[in-house]
Amino acid sequence: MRVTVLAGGVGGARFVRGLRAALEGSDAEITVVVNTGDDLWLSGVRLQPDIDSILYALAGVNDTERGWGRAGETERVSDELRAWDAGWPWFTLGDLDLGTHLARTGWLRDGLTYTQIAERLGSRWPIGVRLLPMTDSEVDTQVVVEDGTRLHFQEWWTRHRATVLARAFENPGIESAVPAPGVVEAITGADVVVLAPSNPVVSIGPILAVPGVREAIADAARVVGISPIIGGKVVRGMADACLTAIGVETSADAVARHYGRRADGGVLDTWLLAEEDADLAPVLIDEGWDVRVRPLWMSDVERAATLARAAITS
Ligand code: GDP
Ligand code: FO1
Ligand code: CA
Repeated sequence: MRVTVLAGGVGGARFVRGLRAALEGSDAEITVVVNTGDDLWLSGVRLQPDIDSILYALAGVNDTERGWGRAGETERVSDELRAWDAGWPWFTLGDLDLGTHLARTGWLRDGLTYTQIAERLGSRWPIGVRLLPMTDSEVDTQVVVEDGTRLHFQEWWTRHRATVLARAFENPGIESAVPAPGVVEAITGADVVVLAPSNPVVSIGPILAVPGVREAIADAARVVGISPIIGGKVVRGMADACLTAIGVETSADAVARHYGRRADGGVLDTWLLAEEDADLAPVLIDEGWDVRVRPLWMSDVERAATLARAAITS
């Protein structure tokens, strides 16, 4: 069986860990197409937060409490950067994490593509999945805020904690970007494509905005999406601020309609809804949706594996 997952960082990582557990011992192939809109240059190094979140989680070296970066991290270099007034004082580059960024930036200087770099990063640990960036182009997400200024997504998210009212999310240059090698084939060749319960706007949104990805999804065998909203709330993070900015209500049915049914030119065949949102199912079914009500909490690997099984067999 071939499964391709479109994913952002932490929500994506939790799901993929469950999927890997669900398929353990089989000859299934898992490909994860990862959002690179969160990427940035800082103090001369290239960061790829969503790629790294998935990599670290699958390798079991992630900081589970903080939700980003490496476990057992120290911040000696970051303290020095602050003393130099270099970088962003509100953004921490952990020492172990910096090792990843230095390796990546060195490989970029050597002429490797982001796809080749993801393959190298993924070969250090037996992560059991193929990691693909959505594109090899740098198309960082920018946030247009109320007064019209533009901020890098990380400044809006990390410095302002998404409290500055956003008007739009843009990925300059994405119109001329192409999917990374293997992305289209992974989508069209999969038995099932899963939209992870990731941030619909700034994690899944940029992947779908890469020209060619929606067309590949139109040709996919089957596409299943999982709601990142449970009981009308985001499970963690500030995805509600992103949804509000684009005029989508923070509810599992509104997110489903935002993605749309493939039959109507959208991207989904089936939508997995939380038990807490079961009351939304009848209206969606009336509208022609194939909706399944399932436990959507991924609080441990076992629950995430159960969810993954539900996604790939539905
Ligand atoms: P980020 O890039 O680190 O922000 O992570 P993602 O975009 O991959 O995922 C963020 C989303 O994951 C949030 O909007 C959460 O609502 C969702 N999420 C986190 N944990 C769970 C969970 O246990 N179940 C579900 N259904 N969604 C979750
Ligand atoms: N999030 C924070 O809240 N504060 C930080 O200082 C921070 C540093 C950081 C460094 C590397 C990295 O890969 C991620 C980092 N994050 C940090 C998380 C990140 O900003 C966001 O949560 C994601 O990009 C949203 O998916
Ligand atoms: Ca992200």
